[in-house]
Amino acid sequence: MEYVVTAVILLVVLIVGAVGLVVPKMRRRDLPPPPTVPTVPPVDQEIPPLVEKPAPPVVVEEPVVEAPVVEAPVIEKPEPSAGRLVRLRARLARSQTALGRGLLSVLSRDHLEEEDWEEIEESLITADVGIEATQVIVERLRERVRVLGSRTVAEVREQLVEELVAALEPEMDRSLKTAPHDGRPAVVLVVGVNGAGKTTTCGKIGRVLIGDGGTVLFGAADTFRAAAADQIQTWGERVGAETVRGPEGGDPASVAFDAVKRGIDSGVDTVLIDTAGRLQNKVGLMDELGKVKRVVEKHGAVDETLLVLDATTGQNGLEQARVFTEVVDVTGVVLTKLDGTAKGGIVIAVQRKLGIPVKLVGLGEGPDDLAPFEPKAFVEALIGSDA
Ligand SMILES: Nc1nc2c(ncn2[C@@H]2O[C@H](COP(=O)(O)OP(=O)(O)OP(=O)(O)O)[C@@H](O)[C@H]2O)c(=O)[nH]1
Ligand SMILES: [Mg+2]
Repeated sequence: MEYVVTAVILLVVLIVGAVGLVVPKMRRRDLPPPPTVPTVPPVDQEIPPLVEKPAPPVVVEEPVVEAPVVEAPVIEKPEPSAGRLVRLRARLARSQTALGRGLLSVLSRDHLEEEDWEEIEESLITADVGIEATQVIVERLRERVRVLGSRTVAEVREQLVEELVAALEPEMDRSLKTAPHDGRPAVVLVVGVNGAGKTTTCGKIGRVLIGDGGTVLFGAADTFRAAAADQIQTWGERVGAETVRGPEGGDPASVAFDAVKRGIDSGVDTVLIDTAGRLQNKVGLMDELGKVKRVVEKHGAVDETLLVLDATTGQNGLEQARVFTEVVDVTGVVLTKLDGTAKGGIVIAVQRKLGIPVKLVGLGEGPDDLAPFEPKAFVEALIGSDA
């Protein structure tokens, strides 16, 4: 019996042992095979070198960048103003053709009859000399011819020149008050109706002053359009002059005030203030102009108030001019666009009507087409000499 029990126990132990060995093996067999680790890398994959070699020095070729040519702003040196009217006399060709040739052909007749004198009168009136001035000139010339018995064309021509010069009141002071004084710059205010040539004239005067050795500063007191300030600033940049400007639509009086202040601080010789064009019958705008002048004068009196008149507007311009003289105390007239008109005689009419000297004449759109007005040279150019 004992043997039987022992045998059974042994048998059980054996069976349990056998099962213990077989089952884990079976379990292992059920498991999916372990993933195979590739030993050969895919073709496109680079095999990293085991020892990193230092990379050969890369020679980076510097791109050839051409140094930008920084052009220094070209500051122009305008020519001095002396003798300009004589140099520009050909610009009066249209006036000369209308007035000079007509007059000289009449004067060359043997006997000057009543209708010849009427023809002379007509020529002068057509050239915009004005009726009043024409009558005075012709009367005096007739008298001289009668008394002196002048007969050669050259003689009568000379007398006509003298009478025209006399009508231009050569004794008037035409000097521009642009020199600094009392430790501050001279102040020039430029006024007139729309499109008369104010900004251009301002720029041209600046060039004249710089050409004559002075220094200037521009005040862009035309704040209506930003383009107006740009326009005067461009003139300034060409000659290396500073421009003081304000915001578009800002108060022109305050820009003018600031410009003079800046001019005093920087020690320039002359401050030139460009103003907006305005019609003489717009009361608000004329009041504004008066204010510009008053505000500027907190720094001291304005030295020149120049009225710019377009010569091609003829006698109509005279009424405009009169209103301006009432609002601001105009000290001088600049007659522009004399190159584009046959009516150069307007100079005489302007002075007679306003009693203010024509100080400068504009004879073209070029930067240096502005000349100091000289009565004798002007009349000589107007009449011409091909007698
Ligand atoms: N032929 C000729 N053209 C001139 C002369 N002066 C000015 N101009 C021209 O006239 C035009 C008007 O000139 P501006 O200087 O802009 O006139 P402005 O009075 O400032 O005009 P606003 O500011 O708009 O009132 C421009 O085309 C100038 O070149 C001149 O003497 N001769
Ligand atoms: Mg202007």
